[in-house]
Amino acid sequence: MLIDAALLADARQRIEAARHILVLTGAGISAESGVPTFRDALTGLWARFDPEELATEEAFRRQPQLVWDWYEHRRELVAAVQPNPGHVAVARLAALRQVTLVTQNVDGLHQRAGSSDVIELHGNLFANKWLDGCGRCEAAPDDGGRPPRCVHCGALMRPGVVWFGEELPRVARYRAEHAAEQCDLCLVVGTSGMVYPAAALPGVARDNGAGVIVINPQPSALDATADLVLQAPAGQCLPMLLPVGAASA
Ligand code: BV8
Repeated sequence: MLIDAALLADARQRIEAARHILVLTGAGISAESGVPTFRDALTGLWARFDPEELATEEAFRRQPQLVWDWYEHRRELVAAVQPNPGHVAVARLAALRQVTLVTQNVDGLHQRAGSSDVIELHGNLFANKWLDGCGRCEAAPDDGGRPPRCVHCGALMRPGVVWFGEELPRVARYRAEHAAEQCDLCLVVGTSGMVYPAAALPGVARDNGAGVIVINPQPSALDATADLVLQAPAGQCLPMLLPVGAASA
């Protein structure tokens, strides 16, 4: 995909001049790794479900095995893919500028690309926790249950992600909002901007005087907040935004 040279130059200049960059990513940054984005995560077998239906505590209580299997399917898919040049470019940028990386993704690919201190607003696919646990929950080592159950109280193990209707992790949310207030540039990569409160962050950055750059091959709800919209895939575009020499270092 051809990217407008003038827009690229403008974005590069803004990154060069930035003191503190907030990078907010969504499912689109993992698309080039082969991870379906959230709204098309339900391909094939899962096509008949609405993700906003499955990603809820209510759905899990109603059909624990179905929801558990959906997350197991996504874990297997993510475990089998690699970070792409977009994830790597974000990690490299953090070596050149003060970067606060906030992701809505639960796939852990930023960490695997070398980013440290990833603020995961919506939790992580590979973490589990207990639903209504007894406080000392443990699953039998050979518990092949789907989902596993606590041997003491029978509580169900659940994915360690934030479901719709659940509060975001307090510290993660505070750190993300503080970075939005403090940054002087906000890079918004691969998100439809539909899910709150994450989608409010670029507006907070803008209200506090930061520039906003959106990178997305499609129009998004955050384009109106942006000073600059680069309609391009993240894996292709992000490496081109790094200060010369950094992309290959
Ligand atoms: C909460 C984990 C409050 C699970 C997810 C206002 C304020 C507060 C809340 C709300 C509000 N309005 C509505 C709400 C409720 C709700 C919400 O936002 N609903 C939406 C649908 C309207 N929010 C919540 O429930 C949040 N909780 O606020 O609690 C509260 C208060 C009191 C008491 C209790 C609670 C919790 C939201 C978290 C939900 N969990 N994930 C799981 O993954 O299974 S969100 C889920 O969707 C994903 O994590 C993802 O982050 C998120 C958003 O999707 P995107 O990342 O944007 O992905 P999407 O597919 O939409 O778009 C991908 C984009 O990539 C596209 O634009 C595409 O063009 C682009 N793309 C494609 N290829 C590329 C690309 N871009 C670049 N390069 C490419 N190659």
